[in-house]
Amino acid sequence: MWGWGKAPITQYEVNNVKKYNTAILGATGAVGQEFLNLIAQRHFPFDNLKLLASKRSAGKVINFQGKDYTVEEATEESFKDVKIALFAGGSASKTFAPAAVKAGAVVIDNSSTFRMDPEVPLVVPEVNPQAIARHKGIIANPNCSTIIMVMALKPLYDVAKIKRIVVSTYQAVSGGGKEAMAELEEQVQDIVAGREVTAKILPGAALPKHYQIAFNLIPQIDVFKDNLYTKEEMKMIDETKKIMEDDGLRITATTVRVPVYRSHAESVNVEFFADVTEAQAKEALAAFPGVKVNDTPAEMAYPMPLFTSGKDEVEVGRIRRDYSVEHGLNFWCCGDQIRKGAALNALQIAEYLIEKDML
Ligand code: 3JM
Repeated sequence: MWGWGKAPITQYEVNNVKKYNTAILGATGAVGQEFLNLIAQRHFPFDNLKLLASKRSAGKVINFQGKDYTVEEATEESFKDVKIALFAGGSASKTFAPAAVKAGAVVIDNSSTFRMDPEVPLVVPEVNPQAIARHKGIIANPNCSTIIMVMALKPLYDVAKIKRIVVSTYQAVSGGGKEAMAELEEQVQDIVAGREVTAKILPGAALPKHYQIAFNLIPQIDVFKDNLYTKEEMKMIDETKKIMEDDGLRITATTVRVPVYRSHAESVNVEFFADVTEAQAKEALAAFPGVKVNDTPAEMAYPMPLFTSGKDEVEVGRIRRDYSVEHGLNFWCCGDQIRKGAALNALQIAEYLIEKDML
């Protein structure tokens, strides 16, 4: 099984002298900044590095590994000579992905724009690397909550086919960007100081109403669809089926914003077609790259967002039978949604393309 999850990558320095012109679109945001952290940490073999953003952020200077980079405004001409284009997300993808592909780049896109396009592979490298080879210039990175869940589902699915999934998420504010993190901090400070609280960002900056997130939970992530699910919930449902290559998989989801800075948590109930014991589940999860089992109830050991923040692994714990159905299992998982849920997963896709000489 291919996967980088268990160890940091350093072999490029040793056996891969080839370097690739790389661009980051959305370089100044939370995901963009994490791209830079990971590029440094994993010794990603970039040659020229282009930092692109909207007009608003153009001109900002970012020091990276001792060198100053001026953030450029993204235009359709920005991708000349770029081989790897890492798109941090947002509406810019729709405009610039086709331009980047036309210029000869492979786009790894973190937005939802192309995820459900049958022509575009939707990839978690540990789960469905086989899909990468089908790309026609764009490879989509799944939604953060989807990535964290399928990392835990795939090893279980390989023990016994999954019939149905019920998932509830506990999603950190950083999923809503830097502004949402600042809003939580400000609200906590205001409350502690006895000042009036203002809410301007969550559950979504563009929405007509805003609610306090400090000391609260908001059961709305993104907008509502006609079926009364939120877009985030439908992303989890649709994307999971595509990644697992199982249209018959039954999934229902409830996605909730919680006053946590970073790392999403998910309560997942799984019904299988055949029996899966707790021991089998633990063994399969522990052997899966990028997953760490943290499940020792006697020692009160289980995953918590505070301790998975900044980490690469998705942690899984609270593994136990669901005695209410014939072949059921419950688990709880946590993962850093800006790392594995976004920038790390995208960079792993780029590393796969490099490793397999597919660029
Ligand atoms: C996570 O363009 C936008 O409004 C961004 C919306 C967004 C997305 C998305 O749909 O691409 C915000 C936060 C995601 C995501 O990863 O699905």
